[in-house]
Amino acid sequence: MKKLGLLLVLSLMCLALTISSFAAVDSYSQNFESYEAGTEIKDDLLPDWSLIRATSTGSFIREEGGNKYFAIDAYYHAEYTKKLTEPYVYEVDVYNPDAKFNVSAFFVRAGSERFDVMFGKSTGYEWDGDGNSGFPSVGGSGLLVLPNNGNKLSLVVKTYDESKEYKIGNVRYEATVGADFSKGFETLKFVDDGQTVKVYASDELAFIVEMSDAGTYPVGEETYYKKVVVKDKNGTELGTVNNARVSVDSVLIIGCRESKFNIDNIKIYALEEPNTETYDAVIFMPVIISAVYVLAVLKRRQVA
Ligand SMILES: [Ca+2]
Repeated sequence: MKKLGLLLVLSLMCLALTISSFAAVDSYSQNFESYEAGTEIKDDLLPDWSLIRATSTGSFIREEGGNKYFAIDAYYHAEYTKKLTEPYVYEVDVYNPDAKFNVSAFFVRAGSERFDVMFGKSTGYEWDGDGNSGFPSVGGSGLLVLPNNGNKLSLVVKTYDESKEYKIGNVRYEATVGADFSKGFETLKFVDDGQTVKVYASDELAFIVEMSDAGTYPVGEETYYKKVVVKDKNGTELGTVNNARVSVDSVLIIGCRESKFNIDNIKIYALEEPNTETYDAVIFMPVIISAVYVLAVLKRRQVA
């Protein structure tokens, strides 16, 4: 019976650990319906997000067809204040009618540290000084997804690059998706299990990003995944980056540079959702093991 007691205690500990591991990422959602239309979103008006702006042009809550959303304009950096260290899902609805030359950047796995660039620090709106990448890019670290051109989705991997003036480089990949972000709101979704980030455009897989080889660089103090393999939705490799600056702890940033786009329905939650079959099975596993053990003991006694 001593063994049975020990097993029960271990089972309870296992159960407690299981429950606590599911509470690692706080659920967050924002649909902007509680705001008055016309409210300018600045300072501390978006709880859980740290806002930096570099322009007097305002970014406002707008209302259309009974739905309120956030219209971001000009130079804007919104950073989720809770660093994500456990598997998570991040969703945001994006409507970006301005096509072509602009930067509407949705960062995951940015680091917390900012690097010096030409006009200041490497925020979500500041040009990174990389003049040779053939496109304007912002920020200093992370994976950026840019729904800037209708149904063309860009994924940019920030790199540590000695050849660049500010040691920041960019490698860009493209995907064509069914959703058209220039026609109306479509959902951009990131499913990040800690090793792989999957990027979806309204539930259609667009990119698979595998991360490994964590380490530091001569500039900065944070730990970054240096190796990043980018694949398309079919799993075909598009390229490998060996000098990636993709943070081990994920900071989410919404960056806007010389652009104008709309967002709605931001959701952040733990990757393993409660009340799924997997969750139930894991939760009840210690109970099942205990029951099997008790039955085995009883059966052995009957035999004896
Ligand atoms: Ca809304």
